[in-house]
Amino acid sequence: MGQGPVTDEQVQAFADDGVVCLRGAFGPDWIEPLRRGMDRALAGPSERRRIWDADDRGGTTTYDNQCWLHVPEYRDFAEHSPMAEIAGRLLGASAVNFFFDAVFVRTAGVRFRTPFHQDEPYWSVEGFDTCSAWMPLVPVARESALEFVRGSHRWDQRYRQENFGVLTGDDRDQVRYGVADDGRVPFPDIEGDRDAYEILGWDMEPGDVTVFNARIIHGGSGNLAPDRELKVFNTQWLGDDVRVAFRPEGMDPDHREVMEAAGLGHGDRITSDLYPELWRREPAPA
Ligand SMILES: O=C(O)CCC(=O)C(=O)O
Repeated sequence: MGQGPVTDEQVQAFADDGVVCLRGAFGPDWIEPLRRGMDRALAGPSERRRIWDADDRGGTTTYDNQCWLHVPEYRDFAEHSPMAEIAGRLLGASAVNFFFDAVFVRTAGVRFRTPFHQDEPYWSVEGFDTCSAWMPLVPVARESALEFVRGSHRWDQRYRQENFGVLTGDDRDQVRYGVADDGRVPFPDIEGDRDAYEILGWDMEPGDVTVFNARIIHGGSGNLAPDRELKVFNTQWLGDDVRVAFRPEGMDPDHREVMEAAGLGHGDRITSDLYPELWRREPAPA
């Protein structure tokens, strides 16, 4: 038996595969407010909102992040839902801090797929003990869900990052990632050679959550049937070994300015009102 909201088998699957899909982790009392929050947030987006893709039929893929700062339903989910404990248990952490939320919203029939990538090498933090929680607020079929290269969170190879700013074309988003001779190799063409990789993904219902290590290679979503939209709420969580990292090769999203304003410097343990600690393991009984 596991402890709290995850089983030992789920903890093991997360450690080995880098990803686990938890069925029915959240009831309508969490999903309904998130849907309301998302509707409001889409109507009044943050300055970070971007359209990643717009197709010739008027379909769009919208991305926004750190909206918990102005969307009370997102804040309530981060602060009070079982997600912080799920993250802490899966990570085997003594405590977890909230990093940020993100939304990925595709209108009906959008084919655009997010390119395969890793998350943590882009972030303004570094560590193995991280996870992202990908929660569709509508049903999603396997062929339209996020996909994962099994076990790739433990690969030793470090990859040169791709500039996701090309998706928006917006000047503010361009990051010219360093090409210093630091052992990084170009990112593999997973989509072009799918049979060479073990790719995991699940069809999902609202209330299910796919939790993944932020070093795992993942991508996809999209590829939607003409009558299906996709609305995903995502939260990111940080465990014990994570430290602030201002990466000279570039960051996306780049939190350096807000971290420094919050008194955080390179190498510091994450903590501040912007990245609150939201779960701590009970000490073992004496
Ligand atoms: O849902 C998507 O299209 C992308 C999701 C993703 O890359 C992430 O959650 O890190």
